[in-house]
Amino acid sequence: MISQLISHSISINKKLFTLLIDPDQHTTESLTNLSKNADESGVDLIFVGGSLLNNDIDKSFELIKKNTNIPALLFPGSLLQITNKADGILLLSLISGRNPDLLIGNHVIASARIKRSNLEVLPTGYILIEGGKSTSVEYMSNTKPIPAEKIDIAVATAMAGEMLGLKYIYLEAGSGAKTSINIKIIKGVKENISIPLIVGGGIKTPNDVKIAVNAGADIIVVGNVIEQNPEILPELVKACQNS
Ligand code: 1GP
Repeated sequence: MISQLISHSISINKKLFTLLIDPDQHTTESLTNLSKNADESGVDLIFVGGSLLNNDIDKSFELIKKNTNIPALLFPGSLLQITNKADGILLLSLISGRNPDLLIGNHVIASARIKRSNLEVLPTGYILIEGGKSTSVEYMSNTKPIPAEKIDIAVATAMAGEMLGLKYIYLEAGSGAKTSINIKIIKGVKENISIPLIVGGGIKTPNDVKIAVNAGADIIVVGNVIEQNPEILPELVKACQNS
């Protein structure tokens, strides 16, 4: 179970490094190479998803699973991105936004299919924070991110998510964000929730990883910079392990 892996890691104070893969950015060859690179670099988790979906998600999971034993979860950008080839699904409720489809509507539509799939479900409060530029998630979700300086609103949103029974909080600056999540927000949220904290968006360097981990992130998510420069992956994983 992925939830057990996460809670065990937290109990021994081990931070988890997650590679985010957008299948649309890959050919068979590049996805094979990236999966092998993830395996060799010591990546803990893989999230798979994107704003659009042109490539076959089943095939992407098959390729990932063939080349690595790392647990791979769906990080769905839409209802189309559900497959039982994954090990689990981050069932995201976009609690920073006020778009009812992304708070509950899509979940109602997908619930029977998710149940039939037997996927492990990780109920996640997804909180979008301004990251210095407009991002795909902001446009596609038709929601406004929480302003980066509104720490109190971000903290209250995360607390409300936990009170509603969500099991994970994901602070998201958006893929390719100019600035990653403000450490004051990470610290403030961490101090006020007791569920695992996932942080991603705009993390580009080993130092960015260290800053997020030291501020309180339990799970770091990195995607964009690895698409651009796959060689950086081992260094980023090491920074997460050694923080
Ligand atoms: C986006 O948090 C993830 O959903 C990762 O963001 O692609 O900027 O690393 P980047």
